[in-house]
Amino acid sequence: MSSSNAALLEIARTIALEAGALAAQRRAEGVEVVDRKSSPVDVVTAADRETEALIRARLLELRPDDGFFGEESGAERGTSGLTWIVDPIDGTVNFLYGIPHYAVSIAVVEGEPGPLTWTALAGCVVNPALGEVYSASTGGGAFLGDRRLEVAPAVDLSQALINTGFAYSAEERARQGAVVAGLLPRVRDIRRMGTASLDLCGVASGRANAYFERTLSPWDHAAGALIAREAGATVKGLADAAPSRDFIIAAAPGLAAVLERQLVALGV
Ligand code: LIP
Repeated sequence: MSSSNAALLEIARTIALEAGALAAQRRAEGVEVVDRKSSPVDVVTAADRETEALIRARLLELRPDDGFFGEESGAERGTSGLTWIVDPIDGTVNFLYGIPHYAVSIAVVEGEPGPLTWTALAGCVVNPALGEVYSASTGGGAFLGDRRLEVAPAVDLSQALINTGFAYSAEERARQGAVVAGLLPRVRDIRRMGTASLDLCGVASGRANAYFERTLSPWDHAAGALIAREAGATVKGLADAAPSRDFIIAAAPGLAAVLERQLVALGV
């Protein structure tokens, strides 16, 4: 692990833990919806905004020359060539309903801050409800707490437990539902857990054999994709593309190719 990546990871972890504590406190106090975005079910809570404001303020203190790209407050370029990609509360609907499966996701990337152009350097995903801290840095491995993570060995598709998720758009959900309906009889089972960053960490930790989704935002996968990759998973888009809004898949190398072929055949 390069010393600079280690230092960046420590900043990501420190701030993600602070933000996670705030989110958990706000959850306990009661959650208020303050806005809706792409559809009536794509909600923003006061805690989303407050948590992102905390993260942004702390990064300004610790890394004033870096850029910022967050779900709730947008993007601001820096001068250092590094950008922090932030989902203050990933799994917002779970958070709203009190389901203990949501996360603070913070990644730092180098280069143009888009999923097709960035190079991820470090990332941290914190599930405050379970007290679980996933982390990784490029070349430094992936961890759950202090435990090093390794993706589970590839299994036959029929034995695979697969995480996925759905868009907030009814039209896209109809398409996604048809793909899942075709996949379900071909695999062990499917889980829709509601939090992309934790779905990717699930592949890294062996809690799922694979994950795929379409229509994710950059902040949903920036940290989790690095954690899954550093655990030995293949993490990619369709064909040879990088993960993006179009498609992301994460799985052990042998399984990723088989699952991608099956999903393409189902019209993903
Ligand atoms: C969520 C993702 C999840 C997806 C949901 C939603 P949000 O992000 O983490 O994988 O299926 O539709 O996009 O909106 O909770 O930050």
